[in-house]
Amino acid sequence: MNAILVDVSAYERDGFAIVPNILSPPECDQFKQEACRLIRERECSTGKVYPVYLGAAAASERFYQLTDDPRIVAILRAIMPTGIMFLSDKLVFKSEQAKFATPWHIDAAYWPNTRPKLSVWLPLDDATASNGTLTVVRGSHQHEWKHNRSDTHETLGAFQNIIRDRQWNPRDEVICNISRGSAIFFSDKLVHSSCSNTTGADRFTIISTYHAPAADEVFDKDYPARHVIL
Ligand SMILES: O=C(O)CCC(=O)C(=O)O
Repeated sequence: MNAILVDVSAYERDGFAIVPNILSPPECDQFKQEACRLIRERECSTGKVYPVYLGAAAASERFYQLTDDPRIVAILRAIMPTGIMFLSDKLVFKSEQAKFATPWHIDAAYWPNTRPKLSVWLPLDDATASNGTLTVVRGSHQHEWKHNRSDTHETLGAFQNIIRDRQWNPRDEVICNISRGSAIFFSDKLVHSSCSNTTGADRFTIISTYHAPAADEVFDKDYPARHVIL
């Protein structure tokens, strides 16, 4: 395995780091196939189309193995020198059926009063401004942000939190155009959103969340695939 490097001081300054080509295109194809299987199974059992699938690692051996992939762990190890625990993951898929822009938010708004976390946003399709890639606000993890309730109808019920008061410099907004298999590692205090999927082309993403190993917090107990990695 080639060492993949991450600039840890840039991660700490900016709140995110992009690491190219972690998975190969054939691996992305296999993960996308597996994602489609999970989504189809759920749709068959619930009859509902919903753009988020929570708990891919809990439902699929293949996604469980991805949580400990040495190429991902090598980056996490540099960013999280005190240890790594996987908490949970989810698939977020934008397409012709789900073209909405994910609203501005920080992930910590979804898990208040728990220990700090980071997530790995890894698209299984090339992710661009036109199919809804992630947009981040450089350095925004250094500040506090107030959230309001979002219009959940617009996001098909998937995202409840929104930052309406955008007190940041628009020049710090970074549209992350990245090829499939590349990944964005980002702090749960980093402001982010996604572009609208104007083309309706598939944009499937697996998002995995990690924190430092510690005794379970009450919040953690809803996530059966959680486990200590290092
Ligand atoms: O993939 C997306 O559209 C954004 C996902 C996101 O922001 C989140 O799950 O917190």
